[in-house]
Amino acid sequence: MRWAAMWSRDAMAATVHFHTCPLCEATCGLEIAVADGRIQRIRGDQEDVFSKGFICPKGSTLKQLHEDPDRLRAPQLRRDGVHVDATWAEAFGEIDTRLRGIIAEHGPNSVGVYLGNPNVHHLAGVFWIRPLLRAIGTRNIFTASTVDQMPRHVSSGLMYGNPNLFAVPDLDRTDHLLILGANPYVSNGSLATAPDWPGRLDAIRARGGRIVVVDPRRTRTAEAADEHLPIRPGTDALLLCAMANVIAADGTVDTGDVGGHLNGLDDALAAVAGFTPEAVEGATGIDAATIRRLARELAAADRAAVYGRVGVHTVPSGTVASWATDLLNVITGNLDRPGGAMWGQGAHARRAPATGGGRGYRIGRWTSRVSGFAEVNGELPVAALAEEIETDGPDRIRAMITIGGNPILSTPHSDRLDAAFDTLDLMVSIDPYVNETTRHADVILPVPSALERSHYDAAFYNQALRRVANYSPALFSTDQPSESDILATLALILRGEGADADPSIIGGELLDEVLAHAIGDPNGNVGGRDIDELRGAVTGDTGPDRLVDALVRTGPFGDGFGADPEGLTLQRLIDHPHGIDFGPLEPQLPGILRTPSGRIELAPVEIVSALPALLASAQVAPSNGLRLIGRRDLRSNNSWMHNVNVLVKGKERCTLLISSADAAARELSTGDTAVVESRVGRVEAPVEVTDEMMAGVVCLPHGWGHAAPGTRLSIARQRPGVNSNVLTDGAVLDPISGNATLNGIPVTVGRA
Ligand SMILES: Nc1nc2c(c(=O)[nH]1)N[C@H]1C(S)=C(S)[C@@H](COP(=O)(O)OP(=O)(O)OC[C@H]3O[C@@H](n4cnc5c(=O)[nH]c(N)nc54)[C@H](O)[C@@H]3O)O[C@H]1N2
Ligand SMILES: Nc1nc2c(c(=O)[nH]1)N[C@H]1C(S)=C(S)[C@@H](COP(=O)(O)OP(=O)(O)OC[C@H]3O[C@@H](n4cnc5c(=O)[nH]c(N)nc54)[C@H](O)[C@@H]3O)O[C@H]1N2
Ligand code: SF4
Ligand SMILES: [Mo]
Repeated sequence: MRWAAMWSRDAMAATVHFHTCPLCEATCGLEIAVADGRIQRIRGDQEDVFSKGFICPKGSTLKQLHEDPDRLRAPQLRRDGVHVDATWAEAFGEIDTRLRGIIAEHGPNSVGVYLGNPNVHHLAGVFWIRPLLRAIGTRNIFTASTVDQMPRHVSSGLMYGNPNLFAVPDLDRTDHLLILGANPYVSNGSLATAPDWPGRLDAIRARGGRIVVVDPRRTRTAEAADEHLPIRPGTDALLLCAMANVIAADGTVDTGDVGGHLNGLDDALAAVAGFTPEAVEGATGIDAATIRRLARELAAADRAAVYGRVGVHTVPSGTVASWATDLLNVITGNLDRPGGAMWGQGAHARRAPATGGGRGYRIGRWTSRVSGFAEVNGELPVAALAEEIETDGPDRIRAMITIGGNPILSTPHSDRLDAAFDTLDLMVSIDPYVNETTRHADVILPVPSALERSHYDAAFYNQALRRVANYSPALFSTDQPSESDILATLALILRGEGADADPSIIGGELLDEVLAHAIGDPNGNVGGRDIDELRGAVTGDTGPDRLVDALVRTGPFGDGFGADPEGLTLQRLIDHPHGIDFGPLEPQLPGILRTPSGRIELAPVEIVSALPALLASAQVAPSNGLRLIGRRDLRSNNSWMHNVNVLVKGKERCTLLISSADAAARELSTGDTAVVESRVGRVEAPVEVTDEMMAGVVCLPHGWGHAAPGTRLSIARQRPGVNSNVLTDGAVLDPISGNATLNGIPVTVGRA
């Protein structure tokens, strides 16, 4: 426990703790005052090296989440359709018998796993799930990545040989930023970790830079930009290819320092040759002259970056759009250069420079059973989960494990998945709530709150705008098992070692893996050392903490277990409660590449071969029908924070935004109830007429729809909203990455 300055008046006798917010990707520092074991106040940590006091309305609600009476403290067993408290021994015993029974009879693929978004926001999720998956041995792994960023993994995998290399826009040093399909004023940024995106964007403009936002809706980010260009949903890949085409046609391609590390530049430019501005203006709704101007402004800018997110990834051309984003950064000389798009560097991520290339990246190593969808990153498209449960035959999914996910609200065609979950022989959920998904579970294993665990943002520091490291100890202790111990116990059960096996066995194995890898790297700071010696020197009270110590000590700034006494250790992080800033990003080419050639593959066949069909799609006249897109709200976090009263009170937020022209044509006014129908579903939602929306596009947020029976969400249930994923169509995927289509859904809208 850390003792710091006391706050006067209201927080008398309070101890002040510093904790990194784990809720979204921004990693803001929080200052949390605790007195008599209760949280008095949470505010932004002014001294945090990265966030400098910035906080959003969700940050302070870690208190409400921690105290929420609906948050489960005891395991739940479903008896006669009702969840009842059980002991941990009963819950694990039930899993041991039933899950192992199903695997014994039907094989490991009869178990499906769904992993949700919160897993990337804490250490147990990042490191302890892999041993569990290995112990199950199933290929039926599904995650929220295929309703999110899978296109970016695939384009990075194919171009750089590593699916986790996301170049981030260097906001603090750029002069020109083109944002497509992202609303960081509200989302606080994604695949580009930076607390206070709004402040950083404002700073670009304050220093004379320019921001252009491409989005069918005039969002807060668009409003704060120099220019907003509405675009027809799902057509950004066309726009981006056309911009590359213009730069090539103008002869202004300038790859800068990246030029020496490229394969396939000519092929990539040839592949976009047909994408003239005239060829795509009809489909995108952005006229040819504007496309030319956008491309020329980008090429002419001193330091520029193109950045796309959810709106361009969750569409059928998501992988092409992600590739074209990077292609533009390359041909304007902005990849891997300050002020352009650069790769992050976590203090825990040892990166051995590749010598002579890596193993490369492959997709489709196996396929899904029913529709033959390709494997990507070791998983299958979640849009195909329902059919894998419904369709009889060997390897049908009979049991599901969901971990930190709410696929009933977050994945397409969710009514179908809801019905499929009802037919399972067994469902186990690791989750703090009985919600729309876990209500189906036979066993729910609750996890401690975010303040009852330590935190180090292992996933997001690798894609952060600065090289920062920050460790937060747990604020509170708890009698509940930690999430890492729950995951470890499940793994040990499935390995046949029983529910009573010591969960620290798994932590020990993970630690040895980290140490062995580091020792095996001759250029690393512990190359060739003795594993017993290093293991004996690792510090930390818990498995996750010991892992952090090993990772940061063998990382780029680490002490190498004594090799550099000034270097980073867990203890040094503990001694710096506001974090440590190792400076801005630095160029990392070519050592960061893992392609077999050791070069950037600018024209991967999987992507280039998709371009003719994409171009042909631009020639089909756009339909007059309405298209549905989604949105986020500052006070939401996907589906799971609507049980916090301060975040949901006030005006109804789950509304259908519609332009005045489209509303008038349907005789709809604000406050009316509209019926929205798609190929797969139908919902009713209150109408909000607004000229934020471009004509032809309507907008409904996801993550709502809390009226299902059998949940335990007393606040959320009072303002349920409707589930927009009842409307999204699981049959339309990005053919390259298997990502779901969540934006640009054809719908009809009428009066209820
Ligand atoms: N407050 C809040 N913050 C969050 C979350 C949250 O739920 N609430 N969720 C977190 C998560 S999991 C993620 S992945 C990130 C996502 O972060 P962002 O990607 O910034 O999130 P969105 O706000 O969904 O922005 C997507 C934008 O794409 C636009 N759009 C839709 N279709 C298209 C299209 O075809 N083309 C273009 N150009 N634009 C389109 C939408 O209008 C919307 O403005 O946010 C994270 N942060
Ligand atoms: N239509 C539409 N659908 C979308 C999107 C969209 O823009 N439009 N966005 C998509 C995106 S980007 C994402 S990331 C997905 C999110 O999809 P999911 O990850 O499936 O959904 P969440 O709402 O994040 O649900 C998180 C679950 O984790 C639980 N949880 C919270 N904290 C913890 C924890 O510490 N440990 C454990 N074990 N559980 C915890 C919560 O109770 C909840 O059940 O939704 C996707 N769905
Ligand atoms: S922006 Fe994200 S990390 Fe920062 S306080 Fe809000 S939820 Fe937490
Ligand atoms: Mo996400």
